[in-house]
Amino acid sequence: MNNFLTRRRFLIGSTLTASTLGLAGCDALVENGNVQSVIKMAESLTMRTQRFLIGDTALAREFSVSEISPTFRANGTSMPDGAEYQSLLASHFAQWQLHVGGLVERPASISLAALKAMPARTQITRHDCVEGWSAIGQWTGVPLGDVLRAAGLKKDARYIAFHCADEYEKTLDGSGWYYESIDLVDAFHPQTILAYAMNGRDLEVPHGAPLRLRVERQLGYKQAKYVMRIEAVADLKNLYGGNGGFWEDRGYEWYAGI
Ligand SMILES: Nc1nc2c(c(=O)[nH]1)N[C@H]1C(S)=C(S)[C@@H](COP(=O)(O)O)O[C@H]1N2
Ligand SMILES: [Mo]
Repeated sequence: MNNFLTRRRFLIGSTLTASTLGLAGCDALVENGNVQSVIKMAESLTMRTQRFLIGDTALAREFSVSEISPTFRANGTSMPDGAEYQSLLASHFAQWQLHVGGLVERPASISLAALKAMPARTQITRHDCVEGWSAIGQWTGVPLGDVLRAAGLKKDARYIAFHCADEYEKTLDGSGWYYESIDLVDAFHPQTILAYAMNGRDLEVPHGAPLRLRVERQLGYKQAKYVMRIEAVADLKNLYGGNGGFWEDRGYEWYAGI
C-alpha cells in the first residue's frame, strides 16, 4: 500500500506539488494565483484519494524500540528567542500553560502538570521532512481529541490551529510566527497527540519543548513545535497569510500526506 501511495503521489503530484515545482522560496510563483489554485486542486485530490484508499482512521506505521533512530535531527527553529518563551523556559515551564480557545464551549488554560496527568499515548513513528530526511522517534503525549472533547467544539468548528512560540523568519507582512492547522479528521485521529516527551524523556528545546504536535500521517512541517495555544476555527482564511500554516503561506501544500 505504501509503495502504491508513493507512486500515486508521484503520478498525481509530480508536476503539481509545491516541492517538485521548487516553490519554496520562489516568491514570483507563490504569488501567482493560478499556480496556487492548480496546486490546491491537486492537493485536495491527494487528500481525498489518500483518505479514500486508507480510510480516515488508518494508523501510520509504528515501529519497535530497537528501531528508534540514534540521532534525530532538529529542524527549523531550535530555540525560540522571544522574551516570553525565554522566561517560561527559565522556570522549566512551571508557569507555562496551553491555551485552548476559539470555537469551543469551554476555553481553558492547562498546565504541563495537568496535561501529564491526563491519559497518555506513546507511539514510535517515522518523521519525514520535506527536505529529504527521516528519523524514527518515540512520542508520548495527550491525544488531541481528549483535549478537544474536554473543551467542547462548537458546531461550526472545522479546523484546529496551533500557535507556536517562535518566529522563524519574517518574510510575509513582517510576521514570521510559526503556526499550523489540521482538519477534524486528523484532529481526532488516535495518533494525533500533543507530545511532551520524546524517547522517554521530557521534550528537549530543539524538538519543541514543552509541547509539540504529532500528526503522524503528514510531513514534518505539520508537526508544530513550541505549541502555546490551540484554536478551533471555521475557516483558515483569517489566520496570518490565510493558507493554514507558516510554510503553507510560503507555497507548501496544506495537506501534506505521506
Ligand atoms: N514551531 C515550529 N515548529 C516546527 C518547525 C519550526 O521551525 N517551528 N519546523 C518544522 C519542520 S520543517 C520539521 S521537519 C519539524 C522538525 O522537528 P524536529 O526539530 O523535532 O526534528 O518541525 C516542524 N515544526
Ligand atoms: Mo521539515
